[in-house]
Amino acid sequence: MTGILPSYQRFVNGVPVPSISRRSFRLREKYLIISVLLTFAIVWLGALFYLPEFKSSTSVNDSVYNVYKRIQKAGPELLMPPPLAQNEVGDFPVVGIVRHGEEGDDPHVVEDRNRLRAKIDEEMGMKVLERPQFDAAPSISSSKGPSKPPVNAIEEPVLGNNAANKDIPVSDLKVDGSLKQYVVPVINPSTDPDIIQKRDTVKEMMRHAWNNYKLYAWGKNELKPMSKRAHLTSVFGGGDLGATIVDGMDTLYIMGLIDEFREGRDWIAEHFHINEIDSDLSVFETTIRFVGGLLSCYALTGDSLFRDKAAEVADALLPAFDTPTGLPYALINPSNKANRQYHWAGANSILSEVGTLHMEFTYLSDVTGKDVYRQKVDRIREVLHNIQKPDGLYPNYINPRTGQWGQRHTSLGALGDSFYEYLLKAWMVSNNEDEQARVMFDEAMQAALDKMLRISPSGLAYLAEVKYGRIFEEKMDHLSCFAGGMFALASTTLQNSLSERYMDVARKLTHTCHESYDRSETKLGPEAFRFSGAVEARAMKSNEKMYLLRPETFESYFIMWRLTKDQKYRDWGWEAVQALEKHCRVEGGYTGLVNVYHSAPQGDDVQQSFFLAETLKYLYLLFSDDSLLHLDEWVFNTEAHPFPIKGKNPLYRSANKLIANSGNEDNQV
Ligand code: DMJ
Repeated sequence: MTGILPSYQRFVNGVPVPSISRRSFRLREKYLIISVLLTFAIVWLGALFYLPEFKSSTSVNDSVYNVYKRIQKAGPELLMPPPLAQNEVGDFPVVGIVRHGEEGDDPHVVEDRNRLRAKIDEEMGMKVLERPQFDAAPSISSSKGPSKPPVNAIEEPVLGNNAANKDIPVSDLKVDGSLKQYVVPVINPSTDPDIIQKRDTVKEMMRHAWNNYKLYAWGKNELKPMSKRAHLTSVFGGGDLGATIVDGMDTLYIMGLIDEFREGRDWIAEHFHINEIDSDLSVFETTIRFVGGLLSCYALTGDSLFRDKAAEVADALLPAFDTPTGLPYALINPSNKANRQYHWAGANSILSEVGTLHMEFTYLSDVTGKDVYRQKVDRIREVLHNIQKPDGLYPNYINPRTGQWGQRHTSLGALGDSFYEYLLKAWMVSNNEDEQARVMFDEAMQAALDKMLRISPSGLAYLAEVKYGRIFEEKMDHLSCFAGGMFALASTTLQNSLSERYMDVARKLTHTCHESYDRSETKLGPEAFRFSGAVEARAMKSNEKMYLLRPETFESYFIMWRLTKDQKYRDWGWEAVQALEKHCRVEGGYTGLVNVYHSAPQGDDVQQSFFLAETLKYLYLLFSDDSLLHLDEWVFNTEAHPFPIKGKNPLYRSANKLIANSGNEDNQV
């Protein structure tokens, strides 16, 4: 006992009594507590270092720094529980089984990552192949290939503005004058051979993508261009939904590829039956690609098949909106009508998903005369309009059962992006009548720019991610690169106190996105890029280095070209075309890349449907005359499907009657 002082004294009747008999016991206790604490600290630190985010760090110092930054930025999240898992929500009425790591993952990010998995170990060295001559392309079986022309009476749409079309007699525009069916869109009046050659190059790329899909994956959702077979684990699964056909149709039409357009139209007429699909479909993805694609085709051609199929798809999605708030669940199985949420979002729906249905559902109501679709999205709008926005920002997660926000994470990239885009575009496509949408857009952008717009040490503007009102990550997603175009449209369509700032931001963000392309070996941009110390506009983690054939940067080039006529946007677009040809083109189509910083990158073996719907469309339009889908008459949905502006564009094709009830044709008002 000598040398060991009592660590504290006990008092008996106010008199201090050294407690000899307790001394050794307390010491053991101390050792025990210290070892428990030590064990806990080791496990905790170990877990942090082994989180995937930290694994990719290049050194221990990086990891320590990242841990420090992460703790510093986590803020209130450290003290708050994550969103409830689905099975913890009590009476949460979602039906269905949560399958971790399958198609329930974030459609923008995780599913794309899954696409890479299968090919990640394959040989590098993808060859740049000569362009095959598809004039002699092998055709598919006659039952699936071109057949009779459509029987529906087609009006004679001309896509450009009236003034530009005057010089081109309609008879010259027809593919088959005797049938008077589909009309080839306005021929580009440009006489500049350089521009014509660039536009024709993009058109040939579309042929290559389409013909290979036709050859190896016809009727399936997407193509694996390296293995030359169907891609069965896409966002739409393995069912025969023909996502590439439906998504790519209007691009074919706009390019004047009318034979291919007819093939697609015939497949849709004979084989597209969404109610037979027995797997979970994303309400958002199905709306923007299928409803959007079909409605564009209806506007362009007047062929009622497209309108009716669009309504069939939307009807299959309607049960997902049966929630206490009207905010839809994320996923629905069209055959058994079961709904569920993404497992990673707990009970929540995603802002960019519930907020990116408005254009399609409103237009569908107008062309069918059925009000039910508009009612669904008007209800969503009211929830988002009335809810309190923390710091004026819209968090990415919202619970459709309670109408409350989930995590306070705000982004103009994945999970947030097109919600903002659709506020602006709902106003534009309504011919400025939907004023509520424009006010919500301007308010949201004011808060977003104040909190999220950052300038790097070398002067690059970027949109950082925010959590609980503070910068969370100095990172910008490729998905956010649509914002250049969005801000430019916002600037030119309404002169208000924000207009100048919008255009300034538009130029700067488009420049930054181009930098992210220019700073890679392939001249194609990464999935996400960071600003950290000396690193600017470059990906740092391996899963950020992919290029998935995404369109957002080219979308901004296209809008910026149309609105500013600054030659650099066409130059940047041409750089991209050359890079796509060099690195993404393979004999069997176009593939995404695993790492844009390799000079001979490995392919991911997926030809995304949005490559045909968006990437090639925006590049083609970049080298076309303004009269082709004039921005005064058309607004592009988030999947680049053009919608006519109400009251301005004669191709709007409103139904004459309004049917108030869902699908009840007898109840006409
Ligand atoms: C497209 O499906 C749409 O543009 C969507 O809004 C987000 N991302 C993909 C393409 O990257």
